[in-house]
Amino acid sequence: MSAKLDEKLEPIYQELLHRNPGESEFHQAVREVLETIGPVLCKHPEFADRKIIQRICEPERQIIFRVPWQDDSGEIHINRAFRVEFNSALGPYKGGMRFHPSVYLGIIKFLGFEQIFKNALTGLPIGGGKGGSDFNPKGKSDNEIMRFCQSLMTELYRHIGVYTDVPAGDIGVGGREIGYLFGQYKRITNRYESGVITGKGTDWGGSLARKEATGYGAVYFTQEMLKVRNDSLDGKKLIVSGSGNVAIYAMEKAQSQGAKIVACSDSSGVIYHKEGIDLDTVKRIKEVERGRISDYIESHKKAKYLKDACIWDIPCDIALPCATQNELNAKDAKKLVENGCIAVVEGANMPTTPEGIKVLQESKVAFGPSKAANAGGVATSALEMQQNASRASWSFEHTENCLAEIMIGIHRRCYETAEEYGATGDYVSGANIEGFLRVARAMDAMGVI
Ligand code: NDP
Ligand code: 2IT
Repeated sequence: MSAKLDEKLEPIYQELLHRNPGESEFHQAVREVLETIGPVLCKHPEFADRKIIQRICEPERQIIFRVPWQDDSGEIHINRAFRVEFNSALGPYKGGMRFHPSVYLGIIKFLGFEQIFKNALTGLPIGGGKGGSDFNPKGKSDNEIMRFCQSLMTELYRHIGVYTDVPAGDIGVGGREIGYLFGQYKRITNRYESGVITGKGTDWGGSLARKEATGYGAVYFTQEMLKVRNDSLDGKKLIVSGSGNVAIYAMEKAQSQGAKIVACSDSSGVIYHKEGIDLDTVKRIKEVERGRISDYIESHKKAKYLKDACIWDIPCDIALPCATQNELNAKDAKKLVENGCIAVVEGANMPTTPEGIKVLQESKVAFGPSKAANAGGVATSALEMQQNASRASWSFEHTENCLAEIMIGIHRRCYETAEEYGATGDYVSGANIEGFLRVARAMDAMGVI
């Protein structure tokens, strides 16, 4: 990895590697924050004296549990699930649940760690947490998904609560899974505590615009970044990796702002549609049929399906990685630069490798890091909690306006903080420093806990 750490931070990082072996994604997420907060410790030596950094890097609580379930043929399967309650200085632990076979403790810890700072950036009262399971939802029936969710919640329910820990969705967890999870929570506790989970159906306590919020928010953030450069999305050619929740609604908002999306993907391949991706087709395939993106070419003869291709090889003005971590490396970044890309904005969590970020920043490509750019999802989850607490349901328009305002505010604070610390235009530093300061101040005020 790249930059040298401040001399106070290097031993902290070495100790973290030693205490958390084999968790490379967690190491990567921590290192990125440590590389940027050196200047904060010069201004605030009290944070180092009181070991705020060591405390932030150690989760408050980590829960690992067995999830046994039966498939439709009666065979029993055993999965492992996690909930990492990372930091509650600013509010109850808040963060999604990921169902994907690649999930292990290191992935959940990286996501939980990032979530602390992301949630702080929203300015809303939410701490950081994350959970998930190595369960693979692909090819499972609705009944299998339901039994798995019920079994998982039969253990998780005792750890969560409106004032304790509030899960939501992430990869492999959308409206269907949230329904099954909430149903089982309600059944076990005999309490209709809407605010215990977010991303609920809009006719039973969910917030309008939550489904759209992460993708829309990432596009609002992109627009703010472009404004700084006296530019806009109008007429721009975009590529968006993934074709899940975040990708779909990033594409929808970008199209509404005059951008043309020429490519999207899933883990098997890429759709290249020079005339522009037809979003209704993507939504039907992904949200209704739960199919593969390769099905797209059946409806669009001019589009091409490129199996196992790299989406970043396709020329574009702006790239939005919206699939998964470390999906855009230095080689990909060089290709984007070569093809004239002016901005990369992260809808997914940590999709760009440290080496990839370095290439983009050195080439003066505007780079929007995930902590800031994809905070619209969790921010709208916090708005869902607000609605649940007051037993209110806001209109789509009102909720979207709140989201837009929050994203504009996050952009402004990241920009100004970077400027204040001598790193104008460096949103990675801006987001990390601003997020860290908010959490550190709260932790410091609460004493040694
Ligand atoms: P979905 O499950 O809806 O979609 C995920 C998409 O990414 C699918 O197209 C999937 O393809 C692809 N993908 C997932 N894993 C991999 C992989 N290992 N390699 C290649 N492609 C992969 O998830 P979301 O859209 O909700 O999440 C996408 C990203 O956004 C994640 O990083 C998540 O943490 C982040 N995020 C999500 C938020 C939310 O509110 N949902 C909020 C903030 C961030 P395939 O179907 O082939 O697996
Ligand atoms: O990474 C994320 O911010 C999410 N998956 C959303 C978390 C939430 O609680 O809405």
